[in-house]
Amino acid sequence: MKVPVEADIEGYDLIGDVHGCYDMLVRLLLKMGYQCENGVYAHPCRKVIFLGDILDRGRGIFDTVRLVRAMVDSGNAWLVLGNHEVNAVLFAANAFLGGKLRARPIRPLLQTLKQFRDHQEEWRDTIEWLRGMPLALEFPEFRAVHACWDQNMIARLNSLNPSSNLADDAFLLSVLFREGEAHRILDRLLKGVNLRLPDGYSIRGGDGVERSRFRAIFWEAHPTTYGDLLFVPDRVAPELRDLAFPEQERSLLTYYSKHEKPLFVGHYWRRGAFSLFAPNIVCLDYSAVRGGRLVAYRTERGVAGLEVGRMVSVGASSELSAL
Ligand SMILES: [Mn+2]
Repeated sequence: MKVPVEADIEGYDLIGDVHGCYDMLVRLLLKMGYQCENGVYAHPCRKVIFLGDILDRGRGIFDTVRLVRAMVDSGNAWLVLGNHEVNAVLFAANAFLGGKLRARPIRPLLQTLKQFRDHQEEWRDTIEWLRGMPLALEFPEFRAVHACWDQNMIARLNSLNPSSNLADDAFLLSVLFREGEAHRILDRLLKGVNLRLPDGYSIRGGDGVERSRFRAIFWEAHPTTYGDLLFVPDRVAPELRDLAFPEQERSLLTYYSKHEKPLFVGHYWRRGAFSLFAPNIVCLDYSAVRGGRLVAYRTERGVAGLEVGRMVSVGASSELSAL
C-alpha cells in the first residue's frame, strides 16, 4: 500500500515487535515526546509506524492492542501486520469455519486469547480490524514490512489483492488453505527467506533449538556460499560456511539492492548492540519480550540514509525510575 506525503508530519517513529510489552511501549512513547490525551498517545508533528507482532507472548497484550488501535484509528499511527497478527486472523477464520481446516500453530496465541477471555466481543472486533491493516507500506522516503521486502512478491500481491490486506474473504481463505501463491507471498513478507540446509546439517537457533532450515539474508548481491547467506554463520560448522549454495535454489532468494529506499523491518529477535543489516536496511526487533529492548527509529523528513544514532530504546522495568 502506497502512502502519500503526509504534509503535517515531520518524521516517523518506527517501532519493532512489541509482543504485548505494554509498559515498555508506554515508556518508549513518552521518551519520544508522545503524550496521552483522551486515551490516545499522540505527538504534534510525528507519527508511529508499528512493524507488526504487537500480539502474543507478553503480559500486556490486551492493553497494547487497545493503545495501538486508538493510535491507528485516530491517525496517529500505522500498523503493518506481523506473522503473529496473521496467525490470529487465520485462527479466527478457521474457528469460524468449524475448526476443520489445516491446524495452525497456536501456542503463542494462547496468551493473547487468555487476555481477551473476558472481552470476546472486543476480540472479534480486533480480528476484523486487523484484517483491514496493510501487509506492507511504501512511503515516499522509505518502506516498512514485518520481515522482508520482496519486490516481485509485492507486485504479485498488488495484482492478486489490490487492497494489500486480509479484508477479502477469498484471499484470506486461500492463505488459510495454503492454496495458490497467497500463503507464499505472506510467508516471504512476514517471515523472510527461509531455506533448507544441506542434508546432515543443522543450525542452533537463539532459543537453543536445532533446526534444518535457516533464515537467509536478502541484501547480498552475489551470494555464493551458505556462509554468504546465513544471519549467524558462526553457529554452523565451518565447512558449511564455505559450501557452495546450489545454483538451482537461487530462485528462492531475493535481493534488496543498496540503491533501493531505506527499509524498516522487525521480526528477527536481534540482541546486543544496535547495528544496521545493510546501509539501507534496519531491523528494529531487539527481543523486548525476552529481556531485550523495545526499539524505535526516528526519521526526519529530507534526511536520506540510515544511522544507528537515530535509534532510541527502552529496556525492562529497571529503567522505570529513569523517567
Ligand atoms: Mn515476527
